[in-house]
Amino acid sequence: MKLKRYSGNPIMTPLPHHRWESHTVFNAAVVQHNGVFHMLYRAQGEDRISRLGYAVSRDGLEWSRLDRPVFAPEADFETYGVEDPRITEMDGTFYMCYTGYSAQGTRSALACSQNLIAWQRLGVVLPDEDNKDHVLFPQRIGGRYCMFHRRPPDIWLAYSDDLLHWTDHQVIMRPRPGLWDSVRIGAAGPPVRIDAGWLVIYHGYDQAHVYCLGVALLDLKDPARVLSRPEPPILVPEMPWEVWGDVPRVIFSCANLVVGDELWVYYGGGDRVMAMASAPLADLLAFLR
Ligand code: BMA
Repeated sequence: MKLKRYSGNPIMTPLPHHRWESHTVFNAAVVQHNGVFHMLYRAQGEDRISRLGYAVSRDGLEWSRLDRPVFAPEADFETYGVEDPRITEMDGTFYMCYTGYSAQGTRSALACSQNLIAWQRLGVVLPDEDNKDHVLFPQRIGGRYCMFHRRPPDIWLAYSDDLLHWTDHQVIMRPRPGLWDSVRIGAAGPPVRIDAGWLVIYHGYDQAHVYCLGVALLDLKDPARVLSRPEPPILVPEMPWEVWGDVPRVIFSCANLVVGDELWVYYGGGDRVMAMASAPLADLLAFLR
């Protein structure tokens, strides 16, 4: 089972005449709301500082962008950039998990918005540690908020009553020796609730530093229970813009959403362009079984 690349890839490339996004556009969050697709994408210009741009689309494939970033470094923990947004909608609010990068290191931070354009910072949610790849589940579990995060090299799970203070930290998936995900792993977009469990897309890399995507299925009531994690990856760098980018041989995703009866996975290719690949949910489920 492999994801099928959209034939029009890449769906977004840097814009030379926009200074803030002239170098890279990658690792985007995508949500569907009121029948429209919204994207927040990571962009770098000449200064190599990551900012987040906004784009909108009717079909999720052709995008119209705003001229200016909607989210740029302001806080002391993000002076080098705001990176890798992952958006989860809950109770009518959009929550964005993002990485704040500065001389302090990488911090897992949270912001919220009602309209996806004006964002309010809620701050660092895992203070005093190098962390990233955090993403909120779209529903409370056992009455509490639930989030993945990444303490290298593993994917962790944590719970919270208020989204700001996180407890009950536990490792749920580790790298697997000898496989494509043998060195480090991290969650992609928000987990997707299906009847069989939580469908999770994640990235991993090996000694050769090749970033690929894999899939797993977690228990609905206790997502620390991994029900299935097939050995093969579901997307491997192959296209020229995945193999030769700003960083070579990278497929990195922050968004996976159900569109009709398919899962659409948005991903950055080579840390330089945005692309999309998809699979019928039924095929993913058969693969997980
Ligand atoms: C990770 C993150 C991602 C990036 C990936 C591959 O550590 O910084 O933003 O896509 O490396 O370079």
